[in-house]
Amino acid sequence: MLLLYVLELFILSVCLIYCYFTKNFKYWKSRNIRGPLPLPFFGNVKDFVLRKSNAAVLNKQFYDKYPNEKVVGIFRMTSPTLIIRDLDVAKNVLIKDFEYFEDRGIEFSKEGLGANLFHADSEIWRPLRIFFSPLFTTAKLKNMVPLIVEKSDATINHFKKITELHKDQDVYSLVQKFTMSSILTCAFGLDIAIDSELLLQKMMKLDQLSFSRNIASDFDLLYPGVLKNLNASVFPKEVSKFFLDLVKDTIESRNGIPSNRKDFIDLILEAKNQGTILETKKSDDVGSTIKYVKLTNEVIAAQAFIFYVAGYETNATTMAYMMYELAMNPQIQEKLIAEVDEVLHRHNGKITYEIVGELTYMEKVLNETLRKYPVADIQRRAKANYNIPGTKITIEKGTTIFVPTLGISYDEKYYPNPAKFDPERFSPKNESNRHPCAFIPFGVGPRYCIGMMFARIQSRVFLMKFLSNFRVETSKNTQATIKFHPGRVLSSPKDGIYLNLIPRKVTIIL
Ligand code: HEM
Ligand SMILES: *[C@@H]1O[C@H](CO)[C@@H](O)[C@H](O)[C@H]1NC(C)=O
Ligand SMILES: *[C@@H]1O[C@H](CO)[C@@H](O)[C@H](O)[C@H]1NC(C)=O
Ligand SMILES: *[C@@H]1O[C@H](CO)[C@@H](O)[C@H](O)[C@H]1NC(C)=O
Ligand SMILES: CC(=O)N[C@H]1CO[C@H](CO)[C@@H](O)[C@@H]1O
Repeated sequence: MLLLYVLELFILSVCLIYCYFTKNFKYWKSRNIRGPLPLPFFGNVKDFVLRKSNAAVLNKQFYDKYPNEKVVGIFRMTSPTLIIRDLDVAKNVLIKDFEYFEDRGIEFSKEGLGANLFHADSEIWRPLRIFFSPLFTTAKLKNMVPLIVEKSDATINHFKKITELHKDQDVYSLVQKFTMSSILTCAFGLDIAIDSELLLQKMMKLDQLSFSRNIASDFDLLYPGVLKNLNASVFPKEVSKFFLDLVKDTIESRNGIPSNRKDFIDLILEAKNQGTILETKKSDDVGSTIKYVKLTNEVIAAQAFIFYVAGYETNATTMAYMMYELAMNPQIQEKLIAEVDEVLHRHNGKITYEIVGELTYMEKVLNETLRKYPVADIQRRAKANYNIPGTKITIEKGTTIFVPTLGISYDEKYYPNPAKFDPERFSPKNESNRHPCAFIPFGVGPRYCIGMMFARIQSRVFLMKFLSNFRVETSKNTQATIKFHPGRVLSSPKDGIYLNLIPRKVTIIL
């Protein structure tokens, strides 16, 4: 009797759990939006949840499966999510009707490091963005070029030392060291020797903690809003403390007044001393409220954190992928080396902001690299119900949307023979024939990557130095194809990128 009772209870609870995890699954069908069939619990993202696939790779599969749809409806576990396939719709959402989609929609406690520019939602995001944009103007970046040159030189010397022993190196981890030390110098005035293993290891550990995927964010896909309601952060205490201490120490060591380094901390100190308070204006359309953000050490630490993480990992990824493609396409490498030599020769080897702009072929090569290896898909969340112009589709308030840059990048419609690495896709003529949203590796619209110019300059300075000293060749460890790491938020290479670094015979002495 008791046994029967327990059995019934068991069956009942299985049913309840099943119902709970499938209760939403009519969502897209009832709205006439096509999409793949979801599984209980996992929705359509089983491989993502089980750490078998990177999010952008999955989104690309959904993108490819529905070539005739403007949008595709999927379920990330229980959360309905819309993938935007049509570039005109993407343009509306990201640019024209941006005010409906200001939020990124990554929900967790926005206290502490959560109050950073990348993760912040509109009420905090807007004042932060307005405040931090002037840090990235041309004039400010010009001042940083010598700092970047210095770090590039140190890195190249380090490369020379280690390649004497082994030519075959994981360029991904090498380049990571450069971008890390470069962003630390430019952001905090921290001068870290490129071979100082201790600190670098600490920084890399921080990165593992903060940009590897974790259970907490999965939980939020199952129970949307749970992290926010529990006031739970996705960043470990260790990480918050590290950045808060770093900011405090740096400010104290400058006695609270700007030094002459002209790095980010200086710019922030200038503003802080003027007593800046950040403020959001009221907008009736989407119902924002007035919100003040005080420029406290915590708020500064949150931005320092995001500049650090966004600044080094993305860059390392792009530069390492570019080296890989150069090794696979020797004729492109030779053409690029010729351009670098010519430009450096014409300026007696002195690298400035202006000469970086003369590297027109390198720009094409970098863009083609970003096409083949975009760092992440673009994410937004609807703040209010939104009717997609020219369709009967309404995106409901709270729905997360993705613009799948990886899917778009490999669409034959925009890029014939997409697997081929061909910088000529970015010739002026080809560029002008393409839809403006067909190439958005830095996002687009008011929420595009704030570090874009910094990134483009940093990578070009470094690659100029690198290619005037080395060329890259494939080695026996070089992978025939690159797999994205399934456990990372960004599209980092799964097993590193192994290449032989060959010192060039004629190096320009700089
Ligand atoms: C190759 C290098 C880089 C790539 C490909 C890249 C890519 C991106 C992308 C795709 C976004 C999302 C844009 C959107 O939602 O529309 C983004 C946002 C952002 N990036 Fe970058 N990024 C790079 C380098 C940097 C650097 C060097 C920094 C900092 C100094 C940085 C800081 C940020 C910040 C703060 C945001 C959030 C902006 C906001 O929400 O207002 N990024 N980046
Ligand atoms: C959330 O937690 C932080 C500390 O982690 C605390 O300072 C803050 O007051 C909490 N906020 C709420 C609304 O409980
Ligand atoms: C445009 O790109 C294609 C490759 O997609 C390339 O073959 C062609 O040469 C490019 N056209 C121009 C005008 O550069
Ligand atoms: C490369 O991409 C950037 C945007 O990411 C764009 O502004 C630039 O015009 C592109 N350059 C070329 C040569 O296509
Ligand atoms: C040098 C370094 O930290 N490399 C890391 C890059 O990211 C991959 C993937 O998480 C790690 O395995 C590497 O250790």
